[in-house]
Amino acid sequence: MAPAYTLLEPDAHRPRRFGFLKKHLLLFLSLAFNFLAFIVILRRPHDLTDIFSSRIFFGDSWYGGLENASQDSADVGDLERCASTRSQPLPSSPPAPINPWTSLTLEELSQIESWLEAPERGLNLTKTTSSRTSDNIIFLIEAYYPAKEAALAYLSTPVAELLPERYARVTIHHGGWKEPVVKDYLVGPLPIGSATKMRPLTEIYHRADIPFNARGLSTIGEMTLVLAQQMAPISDILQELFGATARGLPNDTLVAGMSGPFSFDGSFRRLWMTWRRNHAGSYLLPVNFYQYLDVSGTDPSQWKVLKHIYHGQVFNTIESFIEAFHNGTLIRHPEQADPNLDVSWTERTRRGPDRDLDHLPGPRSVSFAGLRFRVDREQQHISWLGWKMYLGFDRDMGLSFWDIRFRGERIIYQLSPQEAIAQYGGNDPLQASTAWLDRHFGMGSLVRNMIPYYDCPQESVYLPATTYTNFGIVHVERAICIFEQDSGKPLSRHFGYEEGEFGAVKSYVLTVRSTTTFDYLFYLDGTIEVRLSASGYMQGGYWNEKQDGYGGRIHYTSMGNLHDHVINYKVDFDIAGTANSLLKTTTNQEEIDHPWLDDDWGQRVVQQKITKEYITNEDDALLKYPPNFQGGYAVVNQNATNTWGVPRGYAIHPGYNAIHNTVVGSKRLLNNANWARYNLAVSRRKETEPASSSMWNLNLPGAPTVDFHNFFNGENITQEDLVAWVNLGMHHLPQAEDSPHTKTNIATSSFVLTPLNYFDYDISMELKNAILLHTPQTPGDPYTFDDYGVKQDFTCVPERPSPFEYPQTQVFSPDGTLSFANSPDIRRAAEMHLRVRIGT
Ligand SMILES: [Cu+2]
Repeated sequence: MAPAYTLLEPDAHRPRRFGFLKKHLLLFLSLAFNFLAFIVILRRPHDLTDIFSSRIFFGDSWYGGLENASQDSADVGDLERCASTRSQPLPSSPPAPINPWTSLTLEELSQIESWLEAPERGLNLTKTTSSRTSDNIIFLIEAYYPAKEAALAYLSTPVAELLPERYARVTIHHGGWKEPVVKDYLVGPLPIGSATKMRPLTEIYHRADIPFNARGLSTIGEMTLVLAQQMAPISDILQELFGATARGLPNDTLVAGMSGPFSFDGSFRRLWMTWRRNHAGSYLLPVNFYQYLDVSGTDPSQWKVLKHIYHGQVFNTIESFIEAFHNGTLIRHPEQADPNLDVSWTERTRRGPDRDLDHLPGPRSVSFAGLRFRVDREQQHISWLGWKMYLGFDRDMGLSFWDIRFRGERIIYQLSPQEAIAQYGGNDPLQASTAWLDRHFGMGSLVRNMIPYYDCPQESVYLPATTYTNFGIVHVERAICIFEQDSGKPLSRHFGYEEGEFGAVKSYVLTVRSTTTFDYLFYLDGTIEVRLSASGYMQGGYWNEKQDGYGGRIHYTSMGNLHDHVINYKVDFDIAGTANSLLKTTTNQEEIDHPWLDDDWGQRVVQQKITKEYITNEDDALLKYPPNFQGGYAVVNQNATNTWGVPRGYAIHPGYNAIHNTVVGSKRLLNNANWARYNLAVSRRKETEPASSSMWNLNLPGAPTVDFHNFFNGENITQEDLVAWVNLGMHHLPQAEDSPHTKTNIATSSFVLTPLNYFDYDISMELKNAILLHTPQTPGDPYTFDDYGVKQDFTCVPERPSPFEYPQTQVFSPDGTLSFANSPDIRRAAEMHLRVRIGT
């Protein structure tokens, strides 16, 4: 097949001494070879299609690279097809046949909902989608995780009789009660049967009631109708001020965004609204017009706008605003009504000059020998090169990990995100009063399908997630992606001349990802990295000189406001069992005289020294990383030592951006995110302390349903079952490059959990994807090597990747009726406070 390639060479490369006949002979031979090559190509129609489609699709300059490609395609004939990576990966072997932490299925959710709606429950429920605030509705149904003791018993003896009973947590908004209130219930055992009962779930909360004013968003439609009434009298004024308005019509050019918290202690429910231009990226297009909305209680006729603020001018009534507009006392900003105002800069559409070779697709990772991780899709279990873990998924925070084992031993019982705060500053009423706690909005229920090739690499295996929301049961087929990649550097290596000292171990990483940027990275030495990268539109503010110091200007009148992100994770370590201790390691400078030193240097030595101590009381375990990171913290088992007599443990290392929240004492974040004051904290594990936050904490900074500080009540934490509550985050000082979207490379934070004397040595030395090089005995001879039978140059013909497609998120009603997440009503419910269109 080589002649086919030869024919493609330019004439100039041919020998010039050939005569006319020879030239014609050559031409003949060329044609013959060409024909033969063509036959070969015809027998392999895929390659021909590849060549033509690539050339047409990528343009002529792609062809420059195709000459070599055609040579490769000639070689391909000798190669076998690779093992399929597009079909399901090999099945994993979970330690127990049933995952005790799986989400409720559509069928289970449907059964529970019917059971709750039955007249004998006496709940007088209304379907959420057609409800008013003054109705009783089911806000949430989801699996309630079993007690650890029961789960461990089942894992150690995985027989059906020991499978923990399955329960559901149900949240009901009792809007129809005389004293409206939110209540959490425990319903079970499941499946629904004669033994199924319902009781209030109160033991995990720190206040007796859950105020109705702190409830999750369920009937936003009612709020927008009220807003439409309140806005009607000023719609013409807004048109004149901004060249845009909100009349409750489909072509409205203004939409509202709302701030949180909505309450301090549950005694009221009030929101600041910022009006923005209704365009792609409305979040970056505020017009400097704010309103303060009171939506307390259950009677929408009592809801009203309390305050109107236009460019810092405050009006306590709509009448005074209208009057100021008409009598000329309102200081106007007529430039905002410019009909040529260009807001296209907030779009994601490509812009700017071309870059060299950017028209070519970038490199892509291919597992030529097949996927090396195993997945049980039904039981949501993954295994990979010594790692094994179950997955769970919930409405509040999404993906969680359970029973994480490495080389047969459980290291972590539960690893799950708990809460994500973002506290803002600014010289306007909205930014200065915003402190988000994202759990409120349901980070799990807001998960949408990954964009294949872009969110996750080509070979990713996707897992689904199902959550119950106020607008239906959301089924996301590609909620989680799993993929293995070569990290591009060795995990360990050394160059040397002695036999046995020169070689390298390759480094691969298994990533389990959700919400695009919640990453859990598993490494071959037993290390886990929890990494979060943020991207998307910022909560933009209106730029003027008075905002200087509160963020960064990103356009003529747009800015990003200063804020801190802090995200809390629960890490329930089980190091060689559940009895663990908290070890604090510190390195300090010491000055010591060494008697073996002489006068030339003197006897005094200045060096560093390690001190170790156990923190025995959980009140002393609210921790910040030491200055200059001199030392750190680890969870160890004092009664389980490695061969060298050192307690086995796992260290908690700061990764990127090891920060805690900057602001302490703000009323808007007074006691509802006390974990954010630290880098990490360690408490004794309790069933009554399953999470460091709750979905109502956002709206109860003064009296939260879960006050993290209550976990710390002087208990001894020596050889007890411990939970590490670990934070990551970033100080977000917005800059022009955050426009249109914050970038994942900068907005990244992580922490690392890594073996600390857990093993006797670096156990990645057991891997076969490694090489040992033998130094040649004769100068000039090549190195010989031992690659343990794993050929890194192994190749084969990979299967054609799946073409790009993006499915719609499915939303089911409990009776199984299917709709889609981009239906107008569902979109409105899903966008919630972020993009509020008034009217119906
Ligand atoms: Cu940010």
